[in-house]
Amino acid sequence: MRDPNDLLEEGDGLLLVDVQKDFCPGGALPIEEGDEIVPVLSKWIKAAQAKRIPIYASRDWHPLQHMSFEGHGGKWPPHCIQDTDGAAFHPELKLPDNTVKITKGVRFDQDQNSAFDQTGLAEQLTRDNVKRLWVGGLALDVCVLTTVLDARRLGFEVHVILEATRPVTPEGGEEAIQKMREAGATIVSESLQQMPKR
Ligand code: VGL
Ligand code: ZN
Repeated sequence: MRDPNDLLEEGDGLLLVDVQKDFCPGGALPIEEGDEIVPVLSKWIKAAQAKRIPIYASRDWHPLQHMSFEGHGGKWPPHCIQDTDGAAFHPELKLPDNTVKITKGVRFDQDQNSAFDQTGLAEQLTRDNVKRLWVGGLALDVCVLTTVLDARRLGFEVHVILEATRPVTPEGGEEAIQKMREAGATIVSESLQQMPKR
């Protein structure tokens, strides 16, 4: 298996997208096997810490009756409501104290799927001298996808850790991988190093 210790380099950042209880089995918007990414990410967190690679963790953080919720103009069941248990990061995800947290989805009038959407994250990454991102989290076909596309548009190199993400639907996941590749992101599998191009 590929070892994150051999892959992480100076100028890298580790970006964990929405690893929250509501997106895991038992949560309000459960993604199949969503919790299985946690041990994978924990390994990456450890390696990043050891190599002084900065860690960023975004969270979906919606007001009550958010416009993305069913019955309020959106398509999602209510999820990640501010200060509820379901909005918490997965308890097994051991985030170091110096993790940079990114809060999104707080606007009343629009959704913010991407961790870059009106958060100032790009500016922060530049300040931190980050040029290449290693990305994992939930969901592959929603927030990971939009985050990766924004990162590419903003000029960051992106490696998506395949084992560290799961889609809402399998078809959505396939499509997301296609779109991310087209945008110049690299899909990395810990077992294969790089996914074979189909
Ligand atoms: C997400 C659906 C709704 C995500 C957020 O984090 O992927 N998905 N809100
Ligand atoms: Zn949401």
